Amino acid sequence: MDTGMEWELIYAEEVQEYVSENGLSNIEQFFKEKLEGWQDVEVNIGVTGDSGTGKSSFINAIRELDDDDEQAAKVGVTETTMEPKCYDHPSNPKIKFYDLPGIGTPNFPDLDSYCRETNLEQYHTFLIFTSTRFTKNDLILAQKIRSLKKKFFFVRTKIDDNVRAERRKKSFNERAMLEKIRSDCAENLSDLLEKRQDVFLISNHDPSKWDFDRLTNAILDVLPTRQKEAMSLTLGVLTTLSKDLLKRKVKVLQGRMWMIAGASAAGAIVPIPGLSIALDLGLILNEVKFYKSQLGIPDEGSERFQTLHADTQDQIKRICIDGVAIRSLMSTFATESAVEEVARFIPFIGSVIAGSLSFAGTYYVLGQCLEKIEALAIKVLEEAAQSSVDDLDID
Ligand SMILES: Nc1nc2c(ncn2[C@@H]2O[C@H](COP(=O)(O)OP(=O)(O)O)[C@@H](O)[C@H]2O)c(=O)[nH]1
Ligand SMILES: [Mg+2]
Repeated sequence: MDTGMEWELIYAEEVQEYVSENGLSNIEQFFKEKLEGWQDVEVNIGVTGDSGTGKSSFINAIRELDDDDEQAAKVGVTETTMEPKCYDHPSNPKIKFYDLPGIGTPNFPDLDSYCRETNLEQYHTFLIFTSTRFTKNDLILAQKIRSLKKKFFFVRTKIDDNVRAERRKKSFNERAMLEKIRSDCAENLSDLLEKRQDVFLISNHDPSKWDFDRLTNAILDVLPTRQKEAMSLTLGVLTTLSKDLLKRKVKVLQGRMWMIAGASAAGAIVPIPGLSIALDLGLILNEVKFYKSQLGIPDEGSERFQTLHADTQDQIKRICIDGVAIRSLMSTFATESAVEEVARFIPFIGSVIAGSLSFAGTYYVLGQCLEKIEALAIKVLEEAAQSSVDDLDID
């Protein structure tokens, strides 16, 4: 499991290198660039499987789009062009999902032509789709991907259909049915499957159920660190945030705190009125805004905001939005222990910055804000989940 502390280290070496070459000059700018860096990181995910297995639907669901949105992949059409097609995430064009044709289609009669034409090497990971049984070509492809030392996932779609059909029986038992589908897949895949859990049973029409979320987590887990950071900050910002993803985001955000503290301590500091320690208020408020959007706190006045309980709305309104709120958070700042807590950053950027009160104060206040926003975000999620259950009750 990642911790915020591990995330702190992902840029540490570069920061250290910068300081040893340039000293502290322009370090503020350097930090700011690193903080934005995730937006330049490309992630390529290949989605393959026979026509009709739900590839396009998945590519829409993971991008939080409805099938009839303008940027959505066309659903329910048998592709005739059969070229790999690329779909960007609407909130980050560098995160790309590739709709790959199957082996055995006219343009790619065999594995060799398939590898050449789809440029198999460029993908960070692959998802192999079926809505029934995996085909011989699926297995051949999986073997090839494994030989390239890349990870792949087997995905069985349309689980909602199976559940709906099974529910008609008197002996309806969802868990047993899912286990049966899992065993059938395991048998079908034999030694290509390391663990039974490596098959993901999903519905593209209901991503909040079954293994969709587990699949998202599994994809994140196999990505290299930078790609993992970029994708963690990209997914779940439009409509569908899960609790797991929320926790992941918090860890990544915790990992950024020291770089903001560094920029705040090094930069032209705008003092907060009434506070004896100078902090860069603009920088802090900007990051807090980022926390809110990352963790799914709806904007005041938005449709989602209106559906929340009055006291949750109230809490959102009061969240760390100005200097007054920041100053009040700083009232619990205990200088000595805070400086001690951030002493671990001294080896990266030296004591002039990491040993300063501005650094410790910024780090402290961001931690406080993140903690509060996380708690509120969980509440927002739970309320949303509850209201969708209530909606079902009405049906
Ligand atoms: N019930 C159900 N239908 C699905 C699911 N995924 C896709 N479909 C439907 O299956 C058909 C083919 O889906 P599509 O995404 O176009 O498959 P593709 O050819 O692999 O891209 C469409 O009618 C989809 O609406 C799913 O998880 N559950
Ligand atoms: Mg398609």
